[in-house]
Amino acid sequence: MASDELKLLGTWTSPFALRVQLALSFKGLSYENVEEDLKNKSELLLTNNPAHKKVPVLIHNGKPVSESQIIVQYIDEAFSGTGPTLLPTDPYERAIARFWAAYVDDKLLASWLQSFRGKREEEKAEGLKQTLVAVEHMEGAFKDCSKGKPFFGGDSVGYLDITVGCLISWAHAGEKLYGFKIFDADRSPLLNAWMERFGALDAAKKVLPDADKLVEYAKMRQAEAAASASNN
Ligand SMILES: N[C@@H](CCC(=O)N[C@@H](CS)C(=O)NCC(=O)O)C(=O)O
Repeated sequence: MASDELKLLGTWTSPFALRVQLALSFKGLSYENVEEDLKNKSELLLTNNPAHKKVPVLIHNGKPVSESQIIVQYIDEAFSGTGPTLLPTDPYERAIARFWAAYVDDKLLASWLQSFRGKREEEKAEGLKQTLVAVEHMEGAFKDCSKGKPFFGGDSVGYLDITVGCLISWAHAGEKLYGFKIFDADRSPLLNAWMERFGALDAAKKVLPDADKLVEYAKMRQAEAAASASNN
């Protein structure tokens, strides 16, 4: 609706903020993108997400919604007449999509982060092991949800495509930084092909950050962390 005002508080490096940008992009909704400095959080962020103080926050006509997966579901419901429907309409399929979306953040993302952020080598190795288990499950989820079609959502992009799609730029950056390809063609051929397909869509290309810029950003953060460790 023309009268709707949408403001997104995020950072360009946040996969969670990107998840919301992807949903807005696929829905064809205009919004104001507000780049937050997480080292110096704005009053707008602190007052609109006092519980977590995290991005993303979507402010719709002055009312805030937080947590990326909840925001994407909200966008789909609040703008049901605009653009494609993201969540499956069948209640069972909707429950399954929500199940795998929670799995992406709780297991896949958590273990993948541990595989390179772990404090000790054993922690990293365990993270990698759990990542591979999670990828195997997600490969199966893709097979079941897509039913042989190009996307998790079937013929078109749906909720799970957006939930996993926000990891694509970091997947490319992670490969450049650590040599580990999360959706490898041998281990997960379906996800590997899906990643290329999803990343090539105009609505995705419009918002996915450049992997080389993420690599530069990650190196800068690593240098900052090393400097602060040597000062302590
Ligand atoms: N579960 C949250 C995670 C959001 C999150 O971790 N955001 C990070 C940026 S990637 C953040 O705002 N961190 C600031 C902080 O932890 O203080 C979601 O899905 O939105």
